[in-house]
Amino acid sequence: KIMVTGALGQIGSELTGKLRDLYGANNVLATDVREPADGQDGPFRQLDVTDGERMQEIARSFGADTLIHMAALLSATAEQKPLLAWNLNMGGLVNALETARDLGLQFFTPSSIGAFGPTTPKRDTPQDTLMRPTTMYGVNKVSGELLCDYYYSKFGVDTRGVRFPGLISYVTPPGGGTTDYAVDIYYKALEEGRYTSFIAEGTYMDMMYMPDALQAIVDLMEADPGKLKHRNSFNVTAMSFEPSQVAEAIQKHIPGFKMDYAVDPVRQAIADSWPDSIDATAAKEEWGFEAKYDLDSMTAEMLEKLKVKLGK
Ligand code: VAH
Repeated sequence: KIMVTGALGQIGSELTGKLRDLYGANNVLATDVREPADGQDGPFRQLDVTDGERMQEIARSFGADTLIHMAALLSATAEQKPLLAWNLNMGGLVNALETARDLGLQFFTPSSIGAFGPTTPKRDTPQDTLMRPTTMYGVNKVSGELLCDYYYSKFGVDTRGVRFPGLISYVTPPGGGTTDYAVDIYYKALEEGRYTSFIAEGTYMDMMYMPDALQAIVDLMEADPGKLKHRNSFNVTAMSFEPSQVAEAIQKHIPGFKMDYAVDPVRQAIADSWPDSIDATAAKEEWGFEAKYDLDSMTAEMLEKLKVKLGK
């Protein structure tokens, strides 16, 4: 029985649906600080992850055996409100790890390519390398990785995690991320036929289509623990692109689509501190990670699904 925090977030909302399809709706408890706007197709409890006692009470009364901790502030928001980000991202994580330790739960929380910094090798970034991020979000993610490994080695908690690249989906728009331009562009392409990117042309970042990200979580959590040489957290990626390449992919479907740039210095500085493309060999070797979507297949599906969603 799985408890999810941040279940109404960009990843959490789709992850909860996938887990309910796989394991049964009543075996997946969604929690979030906000109340769901529309009906939930399974159990829901309101939870602010900075309230450790309530988290533990909810996990215990649900009879959870697995905790998937998704609640966090993303990179751009964290850079605007660094102390709030530290308190929520790290306070929430400690509460989640303590809950997992006390109740003997299997544990997942994501890290990010944001855990790397400007002194990290930018191309084919290794699984094990120098990590000195210069953003609060990155500090949270590196600290989180170390804390999750600590709970594994010190208390035997079965913690597992992946470093997600930018995630792209048509279901729940992201909030406060640096890679969000790669989601916004699809919406604007259909709504306005044009997009003004806040990330500069030529800025490469790793990206992945949401279905591949959700499958990666399931595959890692179901992996044979004896095969895992790493725990927190595995590099995973599907593609690396810069804004003009997304525009080209969209123009294959919408020939008149126009792109221009109005760079946001805050998010550009964050993006510039991150790798261009990371190496996911360890995830492939230790638990069979694979991404099915590339830029063209993702673009085709994003536009097709958004046309329906936007009534275009
Ligand atoms: C962000 N989408 O932009 C998240 C993610 C790698 C990017 O961490 O903050």
